[in-house]
Amino acid sequence: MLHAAPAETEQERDGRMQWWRDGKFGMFIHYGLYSGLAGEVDGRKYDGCVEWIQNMAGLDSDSYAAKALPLFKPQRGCAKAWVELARDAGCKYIVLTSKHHEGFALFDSKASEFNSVKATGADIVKEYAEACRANGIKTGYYYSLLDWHHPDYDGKLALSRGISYPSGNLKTHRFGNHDAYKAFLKRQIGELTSNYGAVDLIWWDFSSRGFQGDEAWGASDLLRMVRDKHPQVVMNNRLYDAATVKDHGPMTATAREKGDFTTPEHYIPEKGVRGDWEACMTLNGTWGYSATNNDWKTPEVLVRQLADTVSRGGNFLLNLGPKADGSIPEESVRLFQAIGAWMKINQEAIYGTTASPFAEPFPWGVVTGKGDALYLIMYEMPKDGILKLPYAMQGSPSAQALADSSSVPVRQEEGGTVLDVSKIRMMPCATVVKLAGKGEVLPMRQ
Ligand code: FHN
Repeated sequence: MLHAAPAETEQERDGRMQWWRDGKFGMFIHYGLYSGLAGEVDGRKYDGCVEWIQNMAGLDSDSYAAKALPLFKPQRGCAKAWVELARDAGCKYIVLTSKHHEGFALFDSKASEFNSVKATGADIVKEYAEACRANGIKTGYYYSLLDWHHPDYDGKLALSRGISYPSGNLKTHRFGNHDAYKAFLKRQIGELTSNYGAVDLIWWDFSSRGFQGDEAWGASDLLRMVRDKHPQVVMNNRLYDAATVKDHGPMTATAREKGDFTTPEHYIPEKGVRGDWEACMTLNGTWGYSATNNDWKTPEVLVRQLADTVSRGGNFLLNLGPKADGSIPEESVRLFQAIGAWMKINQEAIYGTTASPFAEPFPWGVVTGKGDALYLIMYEMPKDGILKLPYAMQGSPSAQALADSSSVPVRQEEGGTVLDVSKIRMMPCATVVKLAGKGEVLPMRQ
């Protein structure tokens, strides 16, 4: 099997990955024809991840397009608003669905006329890429390897190998040949990665154990082509099969030739994942916009998911699902702005940090590290306001609350370092104390 590991030294790889490892927090954006249907087709409402509504409703692609296209009305400036919300939330990169499984591209494509420019005149990717550059945010693209609309995509074969396919197409599709589809993939990805300037990140989606890599997608060729155009690009692991959700089994580190990072979805692995990894999460249980889903998480839950992820050594990619016109649901604005308010005060405990040096979690919260400092991210006040760390520190360590720079008494005891946090003001979502000084982790007492 051909593989395309980048020809780079460990040091060169570290240099290429550095912005991504330091950035920690990204925004995922799921926008497509499904955004107009918003979880409902022919009066029937669907739950769950409604960017899959074509599959849920079993629609063939022509019927799906006939229902969805009239509802899809992107307003000029919508992508700029998404990017500005990401900026204000403290996101250092964004991953936009340039094309999801429905096969509708948000960019000008000669490879397929099924795209937003042809349908509405709007080149969403162009506006998005310009806004990312204008705001100093790294530009990422999600690209669906599945394409339920393309006549050469062998949906029957994919279905037989564990990748769902809309039942309506099984009745109507005139299946072409999958080799032609792989040539199409290379051509369209070539358009996306040539015509819109810098590409910092590609988020491939998705493979199965039975349908992956070169056989399914011409993976080595795609990896090589994108890297030739953008040598510094960071790419995920989903050109190949990998556990992504909890019940897929344990997450393993991604082999170099299969991508740069592992992608747990809808959950944060308890012990993190070896190597580079990123947990992707929704705000309310669906990636694509749903008009009826109001299961919004709270700012506290989301800030703590971010902190949990980073303290375990991962990146956190949080989703935004714009409406049919590209506008942002007000609950999404509120949640991202709340995270931004927390990040404004506590960002040094997130950006550029490393995972907690402690093997076990603490009842009061989580820890991140940076140089000779630890960041104690408290979700609750420890018993009696005394926070104990199995951490032997040298010299005269100091501690202060990030929110108001108030000093926190810290002393050394035989079992490690003790902080009296009883007087600090507990903040909404999580309260951070910076503990500065060299230290060494002590074995946890049984
Ligand atoms: O099927 C997609 C799904 O719609 C969504 O895009 C997620 C985001 O990670 N990826 C796939 C499911 O793993």
